[in-house]
Amino acid sequence: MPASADTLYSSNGPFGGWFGLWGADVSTSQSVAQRFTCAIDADLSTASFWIMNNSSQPGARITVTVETDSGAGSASRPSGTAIESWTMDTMASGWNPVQQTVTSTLRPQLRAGTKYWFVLRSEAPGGSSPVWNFASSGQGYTCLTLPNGATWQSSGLSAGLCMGVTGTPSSPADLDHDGDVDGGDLGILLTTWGSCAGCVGDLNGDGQVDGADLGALLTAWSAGA
Ligand SMILES: [Ca+2]
Ligand SMILES: [Ca+2]
Repeated sequence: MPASADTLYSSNGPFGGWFGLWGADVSTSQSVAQRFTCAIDADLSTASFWIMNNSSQPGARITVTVETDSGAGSASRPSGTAIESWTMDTMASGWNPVQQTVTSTLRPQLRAGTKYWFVLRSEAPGGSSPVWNFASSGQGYTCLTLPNGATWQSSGLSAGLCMGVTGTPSSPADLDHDGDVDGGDLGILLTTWGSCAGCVGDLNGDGQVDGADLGALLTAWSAGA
């Protein structure tokens, strides 16, 4: 059985100023993304978001994707390649934030130190759109100014958005991502034996799948993930 879920990323709660809570509209004119990294290799379990609503009517549909990062430094932005996606309907009425959670079924492995993004999109017009709450501290985010095909722009803000991510610790030797290290993983390693830069069986990243990687896999054997 997989270990219980750990917190991989957690922002502070919804943040407001003297005129009320702050948030970023998720609408036909703006999609919104928040970046995160994990300290450990982990299989994604859940992600949660604090969402309020420009409308008094709940129900606006939000599409959520978790995406890889497209580049380094100022080029860091969502790649457009979704690792997993969900839809959720806005639960809030007006500017009363509700924490909404999506649960992973694909359980993609998130690698330690690697940048990922959660992206929220909706087809609601701005005046009645969902609003993703700012947190009182956090990492920067980027927003999209047009719904499809436009370039992500850095928000230039140091504030982050309200988001939590959980997952179960996983081993790099769990090559088939089923939560343990066993013969299935050994089989994958053996099929990539030899010179194999970048392949999954190269556990120590030296460009070869060889006895060192086999030893690492055997060390992790049955330890679970
Ligand atoms: Ca496995
Ligand atoms: Ca190796």
